[in-house]
Amino acid sequence: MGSKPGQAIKNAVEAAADKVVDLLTPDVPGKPGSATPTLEEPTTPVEPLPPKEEQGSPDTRTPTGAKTGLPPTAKGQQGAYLTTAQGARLRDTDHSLKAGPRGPILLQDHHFREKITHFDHERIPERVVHARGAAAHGVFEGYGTAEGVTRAGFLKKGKKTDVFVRFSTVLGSRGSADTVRDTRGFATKFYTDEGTFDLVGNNIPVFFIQDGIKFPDVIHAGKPHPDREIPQAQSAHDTFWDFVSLHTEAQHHTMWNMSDRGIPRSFRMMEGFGVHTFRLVNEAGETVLAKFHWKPKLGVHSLDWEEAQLLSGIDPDYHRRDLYDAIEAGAHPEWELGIQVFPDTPDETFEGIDLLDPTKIVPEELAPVQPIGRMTLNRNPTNFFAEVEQVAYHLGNLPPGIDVTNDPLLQARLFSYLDTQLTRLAGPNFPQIPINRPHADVNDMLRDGFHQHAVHAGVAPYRPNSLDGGNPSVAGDTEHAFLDVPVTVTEASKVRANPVSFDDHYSQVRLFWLSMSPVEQEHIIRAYTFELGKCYEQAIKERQLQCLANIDPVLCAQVATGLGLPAPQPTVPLTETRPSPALSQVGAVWPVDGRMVGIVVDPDGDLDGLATLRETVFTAGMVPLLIAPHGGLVGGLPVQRTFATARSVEFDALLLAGAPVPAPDALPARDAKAGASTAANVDPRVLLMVEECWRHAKVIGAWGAGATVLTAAGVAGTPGVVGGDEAAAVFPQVLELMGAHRVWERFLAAVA
Ligand code: HDE
Repeated sequence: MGSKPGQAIKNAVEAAADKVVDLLTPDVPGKPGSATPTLEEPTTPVEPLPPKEEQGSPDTRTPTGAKTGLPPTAKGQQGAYLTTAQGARLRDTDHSLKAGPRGPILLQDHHFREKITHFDHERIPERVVHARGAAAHGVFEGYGTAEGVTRAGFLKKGKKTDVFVRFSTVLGSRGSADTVRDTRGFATKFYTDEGTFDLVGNNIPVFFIQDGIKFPDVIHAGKPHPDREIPQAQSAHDTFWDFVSLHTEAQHHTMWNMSDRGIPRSFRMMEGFGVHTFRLVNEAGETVLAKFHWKPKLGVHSLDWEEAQLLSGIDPDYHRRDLYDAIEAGAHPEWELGIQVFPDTPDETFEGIDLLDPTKIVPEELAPVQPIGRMTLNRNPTNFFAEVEQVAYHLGNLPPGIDVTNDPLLQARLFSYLDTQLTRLAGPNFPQIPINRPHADVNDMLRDGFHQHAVHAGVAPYRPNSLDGGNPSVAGDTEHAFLDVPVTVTEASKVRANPVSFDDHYSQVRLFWLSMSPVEQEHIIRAYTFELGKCYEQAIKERQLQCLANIDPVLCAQVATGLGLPAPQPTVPLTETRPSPALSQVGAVWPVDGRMVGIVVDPDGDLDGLATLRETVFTAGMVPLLIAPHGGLVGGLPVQRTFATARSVEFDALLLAGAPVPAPDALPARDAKAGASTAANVDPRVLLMVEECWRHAKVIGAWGAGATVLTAAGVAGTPGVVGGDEAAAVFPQVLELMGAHRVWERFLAAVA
């Protein structure tokens, strides 16, 4: 039907699309499907397309753990034709069956009813905490270094085990933004051949509460207020600060949240912690106490707070996009798993630190983290719901060689994680959902229930039996059975009480504060000032200031100034403490894999060397994104962002390959960003990008005409701003500076 001009546009778009696609496909991650779409709707029946190359899905196991040998695609849709859920082919899914074209829908329309009924039930309850998350498949390889302390087979030298890791925020709903200030979950499912091991940790090594019975309290305080249901996914509100200032054992975790750890740059750049102390058992039955740590190969890095806030609007999926894009681009994130090991003494303390108190760390300087294996995430999920939403972690999923301790927070979690799935995943058979299926033989005598996928044979799901030949037998030590370590429980009265050692709520918060570099301390001050500044009630602000006074007078005075309140005197003696340099994120050099580099280009400027620069950025393991006044091609290269769609916060570094004059759409009425600055004959959106990158302490590089933008923005010659004649000279310097993550020396710290 298309009119002539319509057809012409269509042809032009088609031609341009072909060119752009050819250039884009191999390089820039984010391609939505495994095939490039045609402009016309496809009409020839084809079999389902394969998943994208970098995607993986759960191993094809039976509900009882046996390998099926089937390809992963066997789990998805089959055949070229649309069918009902029962496999009958359908002729039409766009029109309901009606009594005439203008008549009512007939009740007999079984396809309509099936389609709508299923749609009505597509959602399941989101997780009560950690609802927002992203995950990836990968592999873990043991170093063998833990063999002396644990019999766990997956830690043996060279042993490879499949893993599925889900990262999450805690407070927000499923659709909330990624970059909010919050703790991050770091949950790893190891599909070991001795049974699944779940290490369900966080990116912060301590927790708000010492006893799990208080979990509903801390979560109710952190979640949105129950009357107005605001604010979403953040702690900057009265109920959170009311709770943590009254319940002072929360102060340590709160300080970590107020530090840069609360706003990670990427899931790939977070440490992970098991938090609790675990008990490891070796082949000889000997035990040690241990804490688990994940150390990211890329180092621990964070966003700037303003950057995090802007990102919440500009790219609320920032962290999941970063993870998926990095894996797609081949920048596979890696962590080393390590343990701190302590003697299993009756008092369960180490150097005076109570190992059962989850509000305490053991500084790495006192007990070094010993590497025991390496994890690489190398495949994205194929289907978010089937894998990421339905994965169910549980602290009680333990292989032989790893046991629990009496940490009262850990003990409560042993109950909660199974219980919550009964509602969330609708019944007791959730371990049979593909992503949760073990990679070990399962013979559990658990039977029936909603959504039973196994077809159990036999007549005797009980023990002892003779009718099924006595199957299943219990395993002894030689068959590698799980061992509940027979720990002595000292005779005591039943009480609702904590050990006295749990009463110290401040010494380690002070330790953390004093371990920070000046710039990190500044960030902590501004976070407390911001969060408390968002509270309504003066009493709550004053009460939290009292807590800060008990941590450090400088911190308290600075925050008090920002709040316009007097700084109180401490009510407990300030402890003498030795700082732990391992807690600081600043001061080393790390790989830059998967970082985003924005390159501003001027279509009318000198485009020589642009293609080479783009290749150089790729070769350095990063992703170059061309930013131009308009989409399409510039200098024969595809444009990924226009001045209208780009914002500085998407990039880790900014390169200026030109000085583009204001584009036709640089009108405040069309793009408010264009109102930013009119200082020079440069597109104001470019100046805004430079200004923002500068104040977020990012590296900026420019050459040729691009160097004039640095002068126009007033940043030329400042730390971390590299100017030069050509890209070949500028980029290596930019790359080197990026290794430090930010240009920390750009700002002076008042607390230095
Ligand atoms: Fe969790 N936690 N938690 N938690 N937690 C859940 O389990 C709970 C705690 C953590 O990606 C829930 O399946 C209690 C500490 C992560 O699916 C729930 C207590 C740590 C995840 C639950 C804690 C965590 C959860 C919600 C106090 C760090 C996300 C849905 C005793 C060591 C896992 C679910 C994923 C999820 C309960 C404390 C980490 C309700 C009762 C401490 C990473 O069962």
